[in-house]
Amino acid sequence: LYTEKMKNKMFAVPMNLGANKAGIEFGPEVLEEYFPDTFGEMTYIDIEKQRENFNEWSLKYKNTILNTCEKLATAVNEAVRDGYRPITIGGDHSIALGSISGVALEKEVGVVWIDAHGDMNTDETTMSGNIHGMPLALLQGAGDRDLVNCFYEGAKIDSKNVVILGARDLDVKERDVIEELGVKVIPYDEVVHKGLDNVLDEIRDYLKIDNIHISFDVDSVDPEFAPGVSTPVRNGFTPEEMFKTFRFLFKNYSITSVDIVEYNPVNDKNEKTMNFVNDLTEFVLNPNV
Ligand code: B3U
Ligand code: MN
Ligand code: MN
Repeated sequence: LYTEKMKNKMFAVPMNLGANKAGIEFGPEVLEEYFPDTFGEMTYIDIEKQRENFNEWSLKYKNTILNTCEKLATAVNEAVRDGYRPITIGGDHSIALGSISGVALEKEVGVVWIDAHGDMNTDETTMSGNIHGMPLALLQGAGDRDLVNCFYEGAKIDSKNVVILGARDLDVKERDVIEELGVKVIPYDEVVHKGLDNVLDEIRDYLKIDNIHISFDVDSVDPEFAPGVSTPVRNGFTPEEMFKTFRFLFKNYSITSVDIVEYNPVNDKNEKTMNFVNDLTEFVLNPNV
């Protein structure tokens, strides 16, 4: 086990403005109600509504998202300095701007971004204006200046230390941003063709950095197993593949921090997604690899 046993500290961010869809904000409280042993000690970051410029359609709810991410970054940063591994439960994926900024001030981290999407849009390429489609670009310094400068000025991660795993819904112009920054993308198709074991070995050869932050979007998993997300995309990982991926990452890297985002209880069926998110979180809290 490469990752040392670390104390965990959990944060809950009931944010839905980055997805501009209702339901995701209930994720943390539903998890806490059903699984108090796993989620009973989360520190909630509350969402203080800021005044917004609604003419800026390409950056919906920018001010509230930025304010929340700065608060999350401050809390996460303190946890890292105190020797904890921060685990952030969303909420939509925009909050990764905060969690990763908080970690990155203390440690140089690479990022494994597990997602059906790339989240590599900027305000110039987005077709939705939803900020949850942008955090990975922002963290590399691409996009809106105010958001890029969240918590501290400039880029938080180096593009060569980033892998997007499981993508199967990238926007056309988003692909240009990915190419310009030189981010490695392993689409889910490639996982199917090469086999997960080979793809994981490839990641280990590619990511030459010890510290890794895992940003896990629940929509990376096949909606057959995890329908409770805001933007389902067909195909995707099985739960077993995701456990294998997490086990691999915890075994081969020092996992500094983890996000688990985009769980939407309103869209769930038979509590499948809720149970999966609980099982995965239990692994993260106690990674017996
Ligand atoms: N790429 C699209 C869709 C999307 C991104 N992330 C999610 N959906 N969850 C966008 O809006 O930027
Ligand atoms: Mn995402
Ligand atoms: Mn996604």
